[in-house]
Amino acid sequence: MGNSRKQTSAAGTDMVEKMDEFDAIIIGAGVTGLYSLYRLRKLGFSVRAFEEGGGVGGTWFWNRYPGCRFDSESYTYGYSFSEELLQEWDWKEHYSSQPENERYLNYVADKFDLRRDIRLNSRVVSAVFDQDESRWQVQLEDGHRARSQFLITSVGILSAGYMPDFEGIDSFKGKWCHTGRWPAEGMDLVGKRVGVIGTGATGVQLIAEIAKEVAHLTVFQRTANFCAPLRNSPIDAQTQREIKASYPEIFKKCMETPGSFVHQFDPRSAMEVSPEERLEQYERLWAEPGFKKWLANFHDVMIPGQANEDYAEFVRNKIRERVHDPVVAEMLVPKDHMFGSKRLPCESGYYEVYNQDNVLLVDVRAAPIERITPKGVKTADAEYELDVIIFATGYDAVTGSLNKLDIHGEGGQTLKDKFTNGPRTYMGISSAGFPNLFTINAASVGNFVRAAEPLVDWVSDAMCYVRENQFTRISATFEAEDAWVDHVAEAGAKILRTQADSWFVGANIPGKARVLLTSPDSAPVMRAMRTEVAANGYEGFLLQ
Ligand code: N01
Repeated sequence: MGNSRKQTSAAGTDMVEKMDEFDAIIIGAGVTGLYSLYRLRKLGFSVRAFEEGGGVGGTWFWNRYPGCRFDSESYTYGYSFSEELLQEWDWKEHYSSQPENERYLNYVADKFDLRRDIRLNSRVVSAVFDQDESRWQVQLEDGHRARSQFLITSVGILSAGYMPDFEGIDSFKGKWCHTGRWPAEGMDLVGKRVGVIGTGATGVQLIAEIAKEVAHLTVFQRTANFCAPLRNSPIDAQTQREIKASYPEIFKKCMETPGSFVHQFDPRSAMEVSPEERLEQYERLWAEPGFKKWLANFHDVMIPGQANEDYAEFVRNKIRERVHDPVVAEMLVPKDHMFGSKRLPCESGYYEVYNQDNVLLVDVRAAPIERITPKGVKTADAEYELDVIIFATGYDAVTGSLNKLDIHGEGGQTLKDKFTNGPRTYMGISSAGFPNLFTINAASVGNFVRAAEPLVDWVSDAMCYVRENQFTRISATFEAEDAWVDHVAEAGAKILRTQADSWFVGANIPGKARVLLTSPDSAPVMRAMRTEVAANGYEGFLLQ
């Protein structure tokens, strides 16, 4: 590391430029980046992680908006690789909040001495593959450069924030921000007239929290969502002991489920039991915390068809029960997409917010936002005066964060150009013509850490295989990639997630190709596939 390379200056004289050299560069120090660093270092690779933020944590560093928290169980989300860490760390709540999650990731960075290999405030602006030397050259915004054999993008699937292209934002006299770039110093909302645009998982968490302190809240909703009560609570001492004693079983359960969550579907069909039994199960699970309401329900509740619609109506009625004004209630009841076809937000008092006198729900499907004015938001039929506008408008998912890196592979081809009509990868992880690049962020979904750990393990094993067999390059073959892209399209067409317009299929970004951006397969199927690929000498990969 820290080798010097001789280059010729513009004046034609030799100059010596310092260029840091590593076996692997990791972009991003969030949950996957931190674990990648830990694992690769343990395997003897020299590693450097470049992190855009001023601290570690990725999603949990940037998303400081009020109400931000896990909606998978805290003890299923933490890292499993260190028994000591599991026993040392006390999750305080069943669904832990952002400040605590950020504290946890900082604790991990300190405990495993990861910081010495992390460069913070380091935004990568390009990564170029040097074909002669089989190395990646990474350029940072501040001029710093580094090279490595392997490049790992652990930049998250939901980190490139999406701001709608509303005219007039610069004319707004008040303050505004996107939830994914919430100011570290916070935003003073007390006594303010606040507008929130967007009612996805983020908006739903935020709205319920800030409604407690603002003078007036205007919520601009384009699509009503199916949401369910989170039912968070503190973890008492006895439960803490039980959790710590049962980590092996908790993780085993997670590894057996499609999304790596701890809940297992009921194998029965909702329609094969009596209406009474069906309702009893719906109600019993509704009273429970977290995702259990659908992920431990009759299995066909999450498959297009009769059971799905039956449960959707149950949830619609739950919304109607909580909102006093029947007109407002109907605005909040989703009718244009199937239950589970969009990511289901969990909420804490969200619907009750609309019973407050100082809260107004505006339907921007009926009267779209036309522009931002100096005073606030102008829709097709009114102008809403605001002191603060919060954009909870989501993310250019999966490919957005990769495109920002400006990655150039063999022959100078950019990943952005290659992905114009959707990602072209093999198993989400490698793209033909981009040797030694592992897009870890594009292949991990579900209960994130549970999915990411085995993925990082697989990638590090592949890197060891390259090293031990004296290869210099590994990348997907065009054949394997084509077959995978076809598989994603065919298998993806059958699943619930592709049935609605959401970030899962890029439909939330105007002009973005409509393609499933994640794997259509369950986590156990993906892991088995990767194991088989490795067992067959990295079948589908070109090793040179
Ligand atoms: O983003 P979204 P998000 N005019 O895309 C609206 C994860 N997450 O940040 O539905 C008006 O879901 C848009 O309207 P519509 C989770 O995976 C996890 O909320 O497109 N409105 C929608 O209401 C989640 O799925 C946690 O019609 C506009 C909203 O903005 C993912 O992050 C917590 C608009 C965007 O919703 C993304 O969630 C939070 C426009 N021009 C998030 N453009 C955990 O608990 C967009 N919208 C771990």
